[in-house]
Amino acid sequence: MKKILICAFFLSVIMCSSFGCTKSSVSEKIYLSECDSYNQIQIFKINALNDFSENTVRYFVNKDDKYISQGTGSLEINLLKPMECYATYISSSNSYSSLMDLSDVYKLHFDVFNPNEQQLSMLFFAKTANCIVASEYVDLKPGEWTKTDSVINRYKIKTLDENVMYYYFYFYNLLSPESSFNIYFDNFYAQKSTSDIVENEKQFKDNEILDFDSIDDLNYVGIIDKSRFHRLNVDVGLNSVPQFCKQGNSLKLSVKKLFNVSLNEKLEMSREIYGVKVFQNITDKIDFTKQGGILSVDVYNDDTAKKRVILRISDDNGKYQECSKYVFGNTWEKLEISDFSEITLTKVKSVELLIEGYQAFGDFDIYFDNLQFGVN
Ligand SMILES: [Ca+2]
Ligand SMILES: [Ca+2]
Repeated sequence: MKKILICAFFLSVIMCSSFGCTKSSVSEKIYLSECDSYNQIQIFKINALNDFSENTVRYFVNKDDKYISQGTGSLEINLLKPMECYATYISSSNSYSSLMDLSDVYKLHFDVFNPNEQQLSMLFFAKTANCIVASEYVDLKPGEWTKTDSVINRYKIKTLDENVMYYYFYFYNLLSPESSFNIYFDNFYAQKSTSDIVENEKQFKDNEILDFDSIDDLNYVGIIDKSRFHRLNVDVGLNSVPQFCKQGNSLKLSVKKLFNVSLNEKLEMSREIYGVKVFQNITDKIDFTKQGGILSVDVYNDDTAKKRVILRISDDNGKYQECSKYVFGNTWEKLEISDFSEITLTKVKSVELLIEGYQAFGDFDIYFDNLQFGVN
């Protein structure tokens, strides 16, 4: 046995010297929660949605091996009544939460067990003060562990230079006829990397802020979801279907409904706003003080219902100017801002592309192209 170990040691030394075991390949696992003890589950907060309270939700440390995927315990969320949606979250204001800085993290991982008879779904996201930097939407099959990796773009996190304020876990379709309903959660960790971040300096075309032609352009935008209840899942991607592009490729914003809503909820949703924000390291490269400058973007609404779409520019003082238009179904519109009198153009903080929740009751896609600042 000793000989084998010695051989293995020398083999690894040889492998390292021939393939280069440098610091760049080191990856470190850091637990946000192992969920093994009472202290470790204290980071999870009971969300105050609707009438959820300690009378309807209880958290335990589970010690039954069947519902443990790592270590000696897991978080048992015990719901005492059926509901469409339940959320738990970890907040930066909580002294137990040590990992709100994702600057070296490239992946978050967690396991969820659904012991119920019906399939559930789950939305996970990590949110900074301004936008969502990691999100996953997964189905939770009955009687199974669902092991989720949420890969984070390290360059994006570095670009944003903000810490996470919340990790949210929303569970949907909790409509069991049983009086009590459980979900188990375990093994929540971050995978850190010490390798260097590869930075490709973006080459700008004339007047371009982002033309959404390259997949790398997605590194410079974060998702905005100013909703309380997260009835919709918002995701962004690069689109290359020509019908939905003005030039080259375009940005696709997908909005997916997570559960049916009542009329009252529809009214609440009409005040919610979704979209994307362009990070400041891009807007910092634009000279917005040019006389006669016009900020513009092309929008395509791939739905039958009209949508109110907003182009907004904000400064460091929280002042903003915007252009909003109703974009009818299957139609292109151009949004333009030429009056910047209300904001300080030397201190532009962000440019945002937003959709109002009004009439956003189904699944639909919106496309943005040619985000520009130019002089006619
Ligand atoms: Ca555990
Ligand atoms: Ca384009």
